Formats: sequence, structure tokens, C-alpha cells
Amino acid sequence: MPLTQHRTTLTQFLIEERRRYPHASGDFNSLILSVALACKSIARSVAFGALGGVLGNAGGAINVQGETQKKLDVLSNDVFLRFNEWGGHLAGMASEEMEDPYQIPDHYPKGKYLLVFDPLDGSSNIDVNVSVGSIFSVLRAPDSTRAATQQDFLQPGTEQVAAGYAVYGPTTMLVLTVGNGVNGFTLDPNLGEFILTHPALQIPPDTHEFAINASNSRFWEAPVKRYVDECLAGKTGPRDKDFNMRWIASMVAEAHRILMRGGVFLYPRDTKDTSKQGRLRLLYEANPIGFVMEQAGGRVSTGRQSVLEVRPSSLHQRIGLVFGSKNEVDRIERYHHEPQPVEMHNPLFNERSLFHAV
Ligand code: AFP
Repeated sequence: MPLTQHRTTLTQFLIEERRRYPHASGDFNSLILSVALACKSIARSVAFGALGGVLGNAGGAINVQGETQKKLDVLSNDVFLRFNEWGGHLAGMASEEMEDPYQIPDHYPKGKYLLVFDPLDGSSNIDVNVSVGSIFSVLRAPDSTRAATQQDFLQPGTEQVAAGYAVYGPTTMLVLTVGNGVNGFTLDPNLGEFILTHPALQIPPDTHEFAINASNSRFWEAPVKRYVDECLAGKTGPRDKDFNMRWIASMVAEAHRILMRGGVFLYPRDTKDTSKQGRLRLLYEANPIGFVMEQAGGRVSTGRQSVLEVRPSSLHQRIGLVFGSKNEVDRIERYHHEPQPVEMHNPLFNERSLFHAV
């Protein structure tokens, strides 16, 4: 990039956004920049791969020639903690990698926000060099004068003040919403700066591309099976158009593709493990990705309702997740609300009556 060609950096973007809030203290911007710095550090570790002296997803920390090597997701969690604990903007942090919320050390000031994150999503892809990412969400702390409790984090996604992800792919990108649309920044490795390259991202409302792990099809509920079957029927079925299928098993990479060109992602609750309401986590996967999707004109649903309206009951709660092009998510929700075909049970095994309807 010629020196004379001006490009907006993430710092400039945040300062110009802040001018819309004259009374803003600047704490929020500092927090986002600390998160961005953590993502840059993780991007470097991911890029070095096996050369960097850390493990991918193989096993836990191991001792190699006296050196304790950490799994990259554990290391990424440490990076998020170290880069964000000192700034005085947080009352606490919560992560997929930590059972309980992280308490800000007493020698650092506490602040008015909560940071929730999945430090390395898709980590099972690390060893095979497939794109992975970090996901983050910013909430307001109910009381910034004390350490955050688990309850403080249990806020619906509508309460998020910012959210986004970094995707570590052919390029490293940071995608961010602060509640005023969605903007994409590409890391310039020469400058070490995130540069605004994708302003005001919008998801096309329609698509011909869906993403689901089809190996779970025997566990799907009827509305999901109906939706996928209609996509597979293509021009010969009720959708009257052919569809393409994708599955990267790295949600951040799927979300980024959908943000760039449309599509729909489904990881619905299913009957594979009825003790879980889905595979993906509500607080640090579904809510931040959902906030980005909705800010870009897309939608995010449990299949039955907006994910962002769900009041979390626990820090690591799982949830069924459908997001992407608005008209497809609307259709999937509609299928869940239509009367389901009643499976007449054999009266011999009914619990309550001979004509028990499902
Ligand atoms: P990992 O972080 O354990 O690799 O899981 C990734 C993920 O949470 C999400 O990013 C993928 O969309 C989904 O799981 C893949 O799940 P399957 O392995 O069941 O397809």
C-alpha cells in the first residue's frame, strides 16, 4: 500500500465511532483494542503452527525437553487474560476454557464491562491447517465496584454492547459490531494494524448454500430434516432451485463465509444427546456470532426463537443454533412452528391414554 494511500485503521475507526458519544470515556475503545491485540498475538501463534513450539489440538500440555508445551487453545485463553486483565475496563472475564469466571487480580483496577470469549474456536482443525478463529462478546457489568459473579454474565444476547470474531485464515480478519452495523478489518502484517477493508457488511437475505453436519441427520428433529431434504431436492423439489452444501467444522469460518456471500448455518438441537440443548455455547459462541449476523441484516435463531432473547441459565449453556440469510432462517423457524406430523404411538406403550398425540 503506497504511503500516500490512506486506509482507516481500527484505532481511527473506533475514535470516529466514539465521536457519536461525546460523553464516552474511551474505556470501551481501549477494551476493543486490547481484544484486537490479543487476536493479533493468537494469529501469530496460529501462523507459526508446529514451528511455534505449541501444540495444536493434540492432547493436553506436555513436557518436551524440559519445556511445557501448551495446547493452542489453552495458550490462546492465557493471551486473552493477559492482554485484557490490566486495563481497568473489566469486572471479570468468562471463557469456554475456564469453568468459573476469571477474577481481575486485586492489583489491577476493575471496570464497567464483562468480556466473554471462545479463545480458539474450531481448534480441532488446527492440526490440519484449516481456518480457526476467536469469538468475543462485551457486556456491561451490573456492578463495577466488585468482582463479577457467574450470575452477572447470565445476560441475554440483546444486552451485548459489542461482539465480533477474528478469523485466522489466508488473511487474519477482525469482524466487529459495536451496535452500529458490522465492519471487517484485515490485518496488515507489515504494519501490525487492522485496516478497514469491509465497511458496512450486509448479508444477502436469500441464498443457495447451507452448512450442516449431515452425519447427524438421523438425530435431527422433523423441521430440520424437512428443510435439508428440500435443499437436497433442489430444482426437483418445493424450493425450485439447487443448493450447495458446506461444512468446515469451524464455526467462525462458516460465519465469515456467510457474512461475505450469504448462506445459512445449522447446528440444531437433536436427539443425539438429549441432555444437551445443542452443541454450541450460548454466551460465547451463539450470542456474539448472532449479534454480528443481526447487525448485518441476517438472523440468528434456536430454530424456534431468536437466540438473543434467550436468558442464559448457566455460563456454559449449550443451545441449538441457526444463523445467516434472513429469509432462510425465517423459513426454518416457520417449519418449527407448523404443526408437526403426529406419530400415533402404539397404545400398548402409551403413558397416559390410548390417543396420546405427540
Ligand atoms: P472445536 O472447537 O472442538 O473444534 O469445535 C468447533 C465447533 O464448536 C464449531 O466451531 C463447529 O461448527 C462445530 O463445533 C463442529 O462440530 P462437529 O465436529 O460436530 O461437526
